[in-house]
Amino acid sequence: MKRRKFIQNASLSGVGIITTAAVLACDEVKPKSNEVAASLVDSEVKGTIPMVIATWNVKEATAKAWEVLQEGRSALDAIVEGCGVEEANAEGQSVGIGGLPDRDGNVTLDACIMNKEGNYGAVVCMQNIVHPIAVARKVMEDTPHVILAGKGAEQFAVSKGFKREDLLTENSKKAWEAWKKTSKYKPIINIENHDTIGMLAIDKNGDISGGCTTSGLAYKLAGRVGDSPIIGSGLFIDNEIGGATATGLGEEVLKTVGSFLIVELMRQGMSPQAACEEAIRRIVTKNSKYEDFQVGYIAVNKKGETGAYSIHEGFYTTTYADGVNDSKMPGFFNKKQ
Ligand code: SD4
Repeated sequence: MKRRKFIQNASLSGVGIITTAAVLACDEVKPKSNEVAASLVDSEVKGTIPMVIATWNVKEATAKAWEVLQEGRSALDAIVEGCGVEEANAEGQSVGIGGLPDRDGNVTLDACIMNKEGNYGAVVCMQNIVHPIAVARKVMEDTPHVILAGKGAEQFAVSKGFKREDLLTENSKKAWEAWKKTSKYKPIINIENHDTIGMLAIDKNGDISGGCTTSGLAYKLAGRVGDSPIIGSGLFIDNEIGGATATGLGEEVLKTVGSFLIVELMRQGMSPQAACEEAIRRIVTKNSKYEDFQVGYIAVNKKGETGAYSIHEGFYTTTYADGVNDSKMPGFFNKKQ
């Protein structure tokens, strides 16, 4: 199935906006838990340390993170520098510079980071700064707060030495202008070659950190914030257990607190793979419209064992472990395509 088929079909018609979440939430639930339960088998995959795993086909980003880990630096440094590669890539239309704008033409970025102590920092709806993941780290380390939003986040970034830059590239502007000519309001996910970057890393000391960075849904309403910068939804790390991160329709991840759920399931003994599958099951059993949207999770446990699962075909993950940088498509729930 082509990723284009994951287009989210929320609609704005006539007088009112129907949000994606509301549109998708109200139908009768048709559980398919038996399909998923059948694959809830502990994975035999052997973990290695150090390692890094990321959402989507982002080999340059994982290569950077791996390089940092090989230098004996922290998983936190690996996350900031690895995610930073994609944030600086103007070709990528869902992260950092070049990200597709909201429906008013403004590129607004969301990102969060967690370290081995369980500390968290985030920026939401921040404009004009290429590296939200690095700003999120500064929020975590240099302020008494955990989330900064909008103008405040931007001002804070500038006070920390980040440069203001226009994030709307010619390509993204053209795409937005073409979108404006369409009559319906359609936030779009997963149509680019790569998407929101969620990254989990374990360093040589065995310590885990994670990050998640995005420009969010293309053509979202101004002010919309997704799962990516929200602790427990787009990302969760517990250095005793492991970590998880998400990509896809943030509204669905938020409603099920997906990344926290996965880490808690691992705490109870599930493998990363089984935990990712269960988190997807929570979404598809609560929302029968899952045919219309995509969510993908990745997870890692303390041993460096990984898991990944999505609702539909087409989600990719990249893992750098044992000296090998490898992208692949994990299993998915909806086999009837
Ligand atoms: C969001 N989860 O803002 C992000 C979008 C995304 O792949 O992951 N796209 O909802």
